[in-house]
Amino acid sequence: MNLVILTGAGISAESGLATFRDLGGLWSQVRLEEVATPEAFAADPDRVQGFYNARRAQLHQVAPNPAHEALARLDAAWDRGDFLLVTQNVDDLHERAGSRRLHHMHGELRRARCLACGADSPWQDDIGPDSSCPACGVSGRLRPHVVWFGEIPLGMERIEAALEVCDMFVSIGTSGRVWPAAGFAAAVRRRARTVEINLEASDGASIFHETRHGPAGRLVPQWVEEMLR
Ligand code: BV8
Repeated sequence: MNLVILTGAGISAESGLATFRDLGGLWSQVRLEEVATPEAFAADPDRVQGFYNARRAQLHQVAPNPAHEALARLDAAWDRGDFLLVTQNVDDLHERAGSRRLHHMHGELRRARCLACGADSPWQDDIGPDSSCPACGVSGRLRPHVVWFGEIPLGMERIEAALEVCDMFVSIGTSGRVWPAAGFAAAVRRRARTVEINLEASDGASIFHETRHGPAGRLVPQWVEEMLR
């Protein structure tokens, strides 16, 4: 059985990372148009760098939770077909939990992309106006390696190929409001079993064959336990 799992900000909530649209979420503190678009970066690069520098710095204070750890166990043990974990998240909690067959469709906080040479490289600290690219050495041309609104998500061919053959699609901790990720369940539901695991019904809940509502830290380990029985 070929598995595709999609995660969103909700899976990292119990690790202490703010989601976007819950009460007190990131988009209640700052408008996405001001910090998460190419236009925002062109208009005020320092503001945008500051928004991502703060979120990157926060990664030093958080750790994977039981939901991340359960998905890493599933990744390591799943040999009954293909397995791909697609995350919308830019945190590194899935990697730190041990996930291997993982794809960040919206990029990663801990990588910087060079506007001079196009390379993206690991990056742990603040990106500033004089930060230099590890690949080409040019300074002052680095941006977060994150997909902003209006930009094309990374690795769509890889995602589409996995969705094409998947038998089960499980969506965890996402409100189903951001495209194209929000369209994955509808795209596969005629030929794959679709499951939503989320704190509450997402916008697309009615599309799923099965929904389980509650905290990911409790429901994901339970679901993984069932899958590995
Ligand atoms: C694109 C990185 C073209 C940055 C992010 C129709 C079709 C195509 C595009 C569009 C369209 N309509 C509009 C668009 C444009 C746009 C879009 O979707 N806009 C929205 C606002 C309407 N999309 C784009 O621009 C995308 N690009 O479309 O290019 C294209 C398309 C296809 C093929 C080729 C080209 C690019 C979007 C990427 C933007 N970048 N992230 C950053 O992180 O700063 S999006 C960002 O917000 C996240 O990555 C994530 O994707 C999204 C937030 O969503 P969630 O993860 O779901 O988080 P949210 O807070 O919303 O929900 C949390 C959920 O968790 C809740 O349901 C809650 O109940 C639950 N929860 C909370 N606690 C828990 C929990 N669940 C379990 N346990 C808990 N403890």
